[in-house]
Amino acid sequence: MKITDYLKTEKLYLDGGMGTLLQAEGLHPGELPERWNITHPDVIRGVHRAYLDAGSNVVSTNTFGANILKLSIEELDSVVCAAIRLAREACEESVGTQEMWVALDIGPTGRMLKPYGDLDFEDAVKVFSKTVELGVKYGVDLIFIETMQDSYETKAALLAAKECSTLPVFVSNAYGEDGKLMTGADPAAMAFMLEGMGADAIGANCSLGPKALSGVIGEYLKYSSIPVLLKPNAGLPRVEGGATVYDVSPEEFADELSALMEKGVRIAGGCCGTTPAHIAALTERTRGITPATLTKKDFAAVSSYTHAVCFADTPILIGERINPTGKKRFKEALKNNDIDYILGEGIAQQEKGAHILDVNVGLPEIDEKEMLVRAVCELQAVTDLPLQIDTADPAAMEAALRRYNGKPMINSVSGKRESMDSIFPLAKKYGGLIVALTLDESGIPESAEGRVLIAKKILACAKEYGIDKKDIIFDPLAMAVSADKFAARETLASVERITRELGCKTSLGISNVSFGLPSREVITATYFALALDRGLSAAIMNPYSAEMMKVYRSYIALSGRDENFSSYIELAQSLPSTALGTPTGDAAKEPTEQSASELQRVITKGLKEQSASITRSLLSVKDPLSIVSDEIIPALDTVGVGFEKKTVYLPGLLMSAEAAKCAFEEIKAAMPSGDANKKCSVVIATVKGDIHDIGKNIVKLLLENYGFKVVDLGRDTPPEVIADKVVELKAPLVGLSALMTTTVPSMEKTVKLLREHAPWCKIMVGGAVLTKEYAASIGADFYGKDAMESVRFAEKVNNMTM
Ligand code: B12
Repeated sequence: MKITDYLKTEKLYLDGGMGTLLQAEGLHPGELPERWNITHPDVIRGVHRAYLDAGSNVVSTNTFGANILKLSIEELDSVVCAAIRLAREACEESVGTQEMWVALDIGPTGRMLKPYGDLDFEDAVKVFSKTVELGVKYGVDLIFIETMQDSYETKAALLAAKECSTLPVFVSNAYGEDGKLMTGADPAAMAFMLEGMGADAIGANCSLGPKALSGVIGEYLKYSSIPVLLKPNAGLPRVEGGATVYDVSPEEFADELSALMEKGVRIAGGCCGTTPAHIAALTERTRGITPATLTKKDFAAVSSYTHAVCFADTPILIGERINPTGKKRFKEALKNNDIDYILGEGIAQQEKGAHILDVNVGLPEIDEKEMLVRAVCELQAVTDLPLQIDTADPAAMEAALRRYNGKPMINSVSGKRESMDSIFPLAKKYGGLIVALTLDESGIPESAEGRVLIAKKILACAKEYGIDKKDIIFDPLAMAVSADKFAARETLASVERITRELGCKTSLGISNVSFGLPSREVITATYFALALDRGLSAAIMNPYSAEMMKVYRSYIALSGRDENFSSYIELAQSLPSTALGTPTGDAAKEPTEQSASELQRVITKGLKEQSASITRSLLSVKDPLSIVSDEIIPALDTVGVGFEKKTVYLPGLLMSAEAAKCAFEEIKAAMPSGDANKKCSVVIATVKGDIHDIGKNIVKLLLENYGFKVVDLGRDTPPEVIADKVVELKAPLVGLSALMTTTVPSMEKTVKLLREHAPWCKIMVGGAVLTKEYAASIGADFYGKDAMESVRFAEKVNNMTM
């Protein structure tokens, strides 16, 4: 029986932990467990069999880390082949009488994807594709993508599974205690993206015990229409006497999971720390539970790499500013490849209150596909708003949909057959909420009646492509009233009828209505109010327009959606400045205190080019070191605090670091270089395990400036490399930097090694987490709280040696 058919009426049991059992059998730390398929086949087959005997329906092959980044293609082939054979043999040998399937297990690549790592998205797809192809070749029943901590990598894996097989795919993510993935996604964002891309079951595994994951699972059950799976750890692991221990007993595990199966979890198993005893207790304890019927959820939703936006009760604002139409400055930016201008527009619209950003970069003179992909990739590194991808070129649309990290809005399809035939397959493959324009080969019907008919035609065609009604949002087209005095009336009637008669959501590009009229904002805002009152779900609009925001917030208040009028009062308080209506960072400014705070802003927002240009102008009024201490460091501190509070995620942190580096490069270029032959050598490095090097680079810059010969060993530097270099140069001074509590022990190790091999060498240490006391406790000679202190100490050492 096909597993997807079985799941329609039954609940399904997965297996439990593999790694912990293999360690008990003698697997060494650092050894690839997947090689045991070849070297210890009896052990692997035995583990599978134990789970099947305990009642599992599905065993996952021992291929979690089997990929071409870790194994040669030949070895990968034999590892996957053996893995599947062993799982199949276990099914034949098992005493169990339940239905059984073999899943190809796929875990993360072990590398981070760009922009916060070095693995390109398409390369990640290729890595997963290779493993999937072998799974298909050796005959698995389904694919199980699990323990994914990053939404982008999850998307790459699911895309590979879909492109290289027709097998059912289950996708499971590993959530932290904050209920989010490591790179920031919440369960709703993952549910919408994965279901949109056609996963057959979704949910969570690893990281925590069943109870701690109940909040995450509740969200999955709320938002998804497909079966939800849960494969938790036997509790949060802790280390005891050097060994990893899990506290949740089989009985407790079964109790906690059974409560969640009662609530609707349909697929259950165990992850780290669980054993056949946990699975036996689980199947025993939950046998009597009748699986809840799957209910179709009708959320019209999109998502970004952090969160989802649902088109439900509150109307959604879609920022229209990333679009060259009628904007000279924007066209210039596109022609000059000025991506920072586009990113600035994205950030400013978010600050003004947009919920989603429309992205249109179509211009005849440029390669639209290339620019659209670039804009989408870079925008999602500086803003966490979902994007509406807006292009008439299906090839550009597909390229952007591939690279989008979430469930996007697709702008747009029309009732023309050609349009539907080119866009619907893309929406089906990549997922997305499609904006459907009510026009077809005969043009735009004048009447609301005609537009509703086209909407019905679009829905019927979407159905043929397997696209659900909830994934279509209609744009009944705001036409210029100056050309047709009934244009607004018919469009407003269409909004109402589509909402009421078809039960669909609507969106309008509001500004068109006033085309050709004076004081456009007045009539546009009034039209917006009327449309909202007729049930409009979303508007593509200008978030910088004070008039539009006034209408929006007033409407929210008047329609009873504004608790204590807080949103309206916030608007009222901001009115004098909002009324200026211009985006920040747009006009060229004099280098003043204003630009100084502007530098902090662009660094926190991760805008590289603006960071460099503002620094350049600031250098004419401020000394370089004050720019570092008054602007760059406070900006990075702000981002660091955000990171700690989980308001900023890794991509944001990384973009800010890049922007700080650009500022720093300008500062370096502006500082006179010292005479490097005058003073002694200083070896500097960030210690092993730590890749933070901005502070260390500042130390280097200053030391060089004061005439020291600096040998920079870079970051993540092993103690031996540092000691060898000091010995080789007979250097009298070394500077070590560490920024994380987890890497200070490696600083201590380095100090010890230096004391052994280079007892003459003075050691200075620094970095945000260090203190004077700690520095003394690990035997360093000096702690420098900033780069200037490193120079003072170096001067002392120099005077002693010269
Ligand atoms: C930028 C940044 C990054 C960038 C680094 C880019 C780069 N090329 O350096 C990126 C995005 C890559 C990054 C990654 C990570 N980061 Co980070 N990062 C930061 C951030 C925001 C700023 C650090 C910085 O550059 N500050 C500015 C410089 C100028 O300050 P500084 O280094 O302290 O240097 C000054 C002095 O200390 C001194 N000094 C420095 N070195 C030396 C050496 C000597 C000899 C002397 C005398 C003086 C001296 O002089 C300098 C100038 O005056 C901090 C938060 C913060 N406010 O510190 C987090 C922070 C350090 N990161 C953190 C974390 C957790 C991480 C990650 C683990 C995140 C993750 N989940 O993957 C990874 C780490 C990967 C790794 N293995 O190292 C945590 C560390 C928590 C902790 N206490 O252990 C912090 C504190 C953020 C937080 N609040 O949670 N990060």
